[in-house]
Amino acid sequence: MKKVAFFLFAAFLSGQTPPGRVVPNDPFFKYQVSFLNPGGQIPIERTSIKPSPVTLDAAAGIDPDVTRAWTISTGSKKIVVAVLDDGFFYDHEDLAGNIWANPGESGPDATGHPRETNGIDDDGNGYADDVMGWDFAFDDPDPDCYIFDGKRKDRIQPYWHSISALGIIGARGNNGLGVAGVNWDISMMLLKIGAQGIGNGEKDTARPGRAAKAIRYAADNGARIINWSGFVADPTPEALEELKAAIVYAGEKNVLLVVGAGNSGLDIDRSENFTFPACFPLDNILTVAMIDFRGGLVRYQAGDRWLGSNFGQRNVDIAALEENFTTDVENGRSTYRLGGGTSCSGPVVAGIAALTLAVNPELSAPALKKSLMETATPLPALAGKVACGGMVNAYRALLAARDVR
Ligand SMILES: [Ca+2]
Ligand SMILES: [Ca+2]
Ligand SMILES: [Ca+2]
Repeated sequence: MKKVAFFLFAAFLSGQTPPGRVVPNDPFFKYQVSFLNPGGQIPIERTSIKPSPVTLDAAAGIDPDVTRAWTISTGSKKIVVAVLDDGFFYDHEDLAGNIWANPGESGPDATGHPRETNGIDDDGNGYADDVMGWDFAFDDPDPDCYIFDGKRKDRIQPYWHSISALGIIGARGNNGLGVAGVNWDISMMLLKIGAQGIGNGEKDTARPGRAAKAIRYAADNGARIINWSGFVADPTPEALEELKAAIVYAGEKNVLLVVGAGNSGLDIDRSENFTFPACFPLDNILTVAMIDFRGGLVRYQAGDRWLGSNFGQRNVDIAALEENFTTDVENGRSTYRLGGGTSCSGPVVAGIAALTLAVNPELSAPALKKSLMETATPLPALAGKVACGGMVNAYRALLAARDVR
């Protein structure tokens, strides 16, 4: 008893856990300024594998108030988030525990063989041995990280893009290892849509079709949120219709699609800048811009061009912090790194959408979207740039979700 009291007193004196907040024990949480931003000039490392100091210029309170949200919920394995990306390092040490396990393809079958590998479609959903999700590029049950690399038709390379999204949405939290996801517990369904056999300069015309199939799979197999930190390039009108129909279908099953707005610094309300799926006018798509630690829309000069967050009062809904210290992989080893782009701000919102459903799974997809926008923290820099004029706020979203019950 004395020991416990001493520990609590020491923790209080050290100032590590402000009252009314939950701070997890993950060793790199101290670099997760995108979850808890104390403000000022904040020294962190860019990567866990070598000294790589960087100083973040931050204004206090520019964060999604996740540590207060965690006083209400830290997530639930019952909530399934599908992640659409090119391929996945699903055995990362801090992710493996939060990967979806299809219940219909798990455990021994009638003859004692594992359903995971018996080659039989045990749950009759049209896919044999789909335990974690599916590889829509190679049409097999293993959504691994390997894709044709786009330079040489015969070369297969590991691809890293998805790993930051997985860590932001659902790295195991408070497990004394790595980082914490927005959801300490969650089930992440892995839907691989990476390119297959596309040569340099050729268009991946089958990509929208793969994405459409993956979205229908997510909707049919229990996902409530889909994170897609990507887009389809140069689609035909027919391919766009197929993709849109899949998203409408997902909406009928109450699935919310969260997409990054893109990193080209463009006003995507202008028809010449339209990007999809972000610009489909559907009430189950939530499009996310990116902001810096001072609350401004990300904008930077690259050569003679200005790049940064795409924006648009009609087609972009909400914003979240870009730079997130999260999971990574280096030479096959589980590592951690500061990631960026709307590929990171989108998953912050997807993670918070999932956390909100953990508190109230009855919310419909349009109601969830509306609530996340209504509970956002208004920021002057976002007025006229994103529909709700603010950055996502997990604590307020969870309070609202709890109150409507
Ligand atoms: Ca199956
Ligand atoms: Ca099986
Ligand atoms: Ca962790």
